Amino acid sequence: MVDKVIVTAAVVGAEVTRAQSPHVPYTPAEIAQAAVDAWRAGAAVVHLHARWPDGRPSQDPGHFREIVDRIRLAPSDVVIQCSTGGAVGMGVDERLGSLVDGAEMGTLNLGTMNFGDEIFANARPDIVRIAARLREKGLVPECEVYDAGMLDTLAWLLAKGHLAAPYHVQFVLGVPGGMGASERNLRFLREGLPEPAVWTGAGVGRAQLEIAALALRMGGHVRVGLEDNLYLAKGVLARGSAELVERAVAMAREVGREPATPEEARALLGLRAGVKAVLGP
Ligand code: KMH
Ligand code: ZN
Repeated sequence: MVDKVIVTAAVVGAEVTRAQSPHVPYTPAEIAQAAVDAWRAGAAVVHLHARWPDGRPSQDPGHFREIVDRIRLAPSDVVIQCSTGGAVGMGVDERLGSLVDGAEMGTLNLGTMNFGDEIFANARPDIVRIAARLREKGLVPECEVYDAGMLDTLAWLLAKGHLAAPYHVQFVLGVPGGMGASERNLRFLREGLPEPAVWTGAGVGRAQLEIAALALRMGGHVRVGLEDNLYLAKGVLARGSAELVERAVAMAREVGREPATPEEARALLGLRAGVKAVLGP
């Protein structure tokens, strides 16, 4: 059987701006279109943030509802993952606003860290609270790991019963303040995973390509998109996350792996099947 790779598209994030690239989507319609384009290019999962019309990060449920509805109306059966990380400085109540009906996964950030010149706060009681909300809503957590100690927090959450399978682990490498994007770091983190765990590698900035290539060779899954990286090549802006997905799909095929469909990704991630029912005939 061909080894399947889940390609996740992180289409907007909270940090990148139109001043950096005119291709960063802001409105719900633009974000949904970017997600659908990424799905058409081969992404099985979309990682969603939202923005206010002026580009400020938003965790407003109305924005997320509109994005999710537009994706489903496309119609698209892509797996929808909403960020509970939001942006630095947001409180937990605000961050939880993204978990609207139709979401299938939610992120769970596993620790406090420097995030550029700011602090991304994830106190342990807040992590437990977000994990509980994900469980109540029947959403599969994607555990965001930026540094080695966060794997110990993962083990603690599992031991205390705050987290249980199915869950997914995302290694985000190259955030200034987190672990650097290197092969040594990715291998070290993967060795520290509880078994069995489905994991994805994401590299920030120019490391996106290198981490994707490594993760593909190491049997992991990949995340690409404008949230983490605006460039297709040195000095060449990607015109959207779909271009970055296309490249990840081509890289996967070069090492003998095929992109998973959303339904295949649901099976790998332990998600309920059945979005087809939502989409109708
Ligand atoms: N914007 C970052 C501070 C997540 O989506 O859960 C957090 C982030 C992680 O993007
Ligand atoms: Zn994010």
